Amino acid sequence: MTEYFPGIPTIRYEGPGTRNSLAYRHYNPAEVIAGKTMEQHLRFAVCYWHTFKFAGNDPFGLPTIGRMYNSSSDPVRVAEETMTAAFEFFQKLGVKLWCFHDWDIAPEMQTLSETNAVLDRIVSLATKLQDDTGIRPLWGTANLFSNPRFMAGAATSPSPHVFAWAAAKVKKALEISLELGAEGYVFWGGREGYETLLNTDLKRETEHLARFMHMAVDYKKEIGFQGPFYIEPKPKEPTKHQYDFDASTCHAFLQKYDLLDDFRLNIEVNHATLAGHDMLHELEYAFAHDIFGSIDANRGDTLLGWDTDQFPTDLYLTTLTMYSVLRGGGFTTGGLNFDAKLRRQSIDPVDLFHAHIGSMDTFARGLRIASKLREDGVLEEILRERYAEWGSELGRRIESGAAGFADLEKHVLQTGEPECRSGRQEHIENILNDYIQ
Ligand code: XLS
Ligand code: NI
Ligand code: NI
Repeated sequence: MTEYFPGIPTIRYEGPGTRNSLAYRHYNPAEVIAGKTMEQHLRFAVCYWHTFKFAGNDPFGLPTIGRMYNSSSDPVRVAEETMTAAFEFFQKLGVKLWCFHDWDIAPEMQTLSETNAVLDRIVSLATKLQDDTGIRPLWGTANLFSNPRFMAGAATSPSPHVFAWAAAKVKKALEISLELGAEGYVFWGGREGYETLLNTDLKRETEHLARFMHMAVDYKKEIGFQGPFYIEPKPKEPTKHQYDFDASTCHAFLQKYDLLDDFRLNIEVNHATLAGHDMLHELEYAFAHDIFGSIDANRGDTLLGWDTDQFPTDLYLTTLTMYSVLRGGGFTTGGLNFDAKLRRQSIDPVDLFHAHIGSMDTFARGLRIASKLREDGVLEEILRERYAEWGSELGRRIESGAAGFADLEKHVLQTGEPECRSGRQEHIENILNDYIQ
């Protein structure tokens, strides 16, 4: 059998002291932290599109990355070899979950039926590889943004014919996600937005999007797909404005169109920052409103204003992410999908391993620190103290709805000025730094 990543061993935990670049320093899958193994906490997934299909191209340059599995001139052969290589990669890395778009795993052919036939062939290969290894998809999705037919959107296209194409693609993607045992299904509205409002009926397009989601829910029930649907918010790129702008915009959409029972969010780090938030804001919003689902792990670059999809190696970010996830009760059907790609100059197969190993180690460290923070209860104690006054008679009367404006005016007239208290931000940041080491 062809080895697509020759010379690369199975990656094992060797501990912080190791000099081996192909070993985990911190990710020790079987180690128990706060009642669960690291593997159960972190639920890492490899993303198919960036890891196996990204060729290093950018708007100014041709591909820089070539791989053994994509050298054939026959696209179906490439699809088969890539799937086989992917499972070698998952196994060597020790990751049990993967994520995919229909378009990543099989090429689009001349007609929908030919495309679906090729897809079926690749899905049966994937099924066999899954059965041999016990690896399963974290989620599947349909690519409704690369083909030119979707240039003006998919479910929000001005053309009902394009809407129908999007429906047909999601129908099939749901079927194969079910067949492969995917734990969830993602909707990322890549072109569900606009370039200019001068040619866009925003209200009508939003209603079409809601109609589409209801059809997807109906079909999911019809075929018995049990997993949750996730919407992945992103404010812009490729379009100037995307309807699923951020967690709160998606929340409003799901509420207005009565979709909350079937949807949660897949929050991506670099999308949060593009929306002018940080990851923690998006996570806390999602947890606060019971719509947290899963995470696309990556990071942006503070100097670049687009979705650079870099591998997450920032310990602050992973610590605060895992703190929020632990406080929210941990992942259930979701996980940490590395929606991240190599830099254009990282052309060797081994770079893919270094990228994943480094990110997994950074999340493992983040988990360890976050768990210690929770165990010591330091941040909880800060919150408890900060809001302690709500335990007073006044606080209780406000929170229970017993007090109105007139009562509160009376209170102020009687008691005068409140005592101002420091928010202690610098002190809290110092505490966090003591834990991150
Ligand atoms: C693009 C998105 C995409 C989704 C899946 O920015 O992150 O990769 O995760 O369609
Ligand atoms: Ni993503
Ligand atoms: Ni992205």
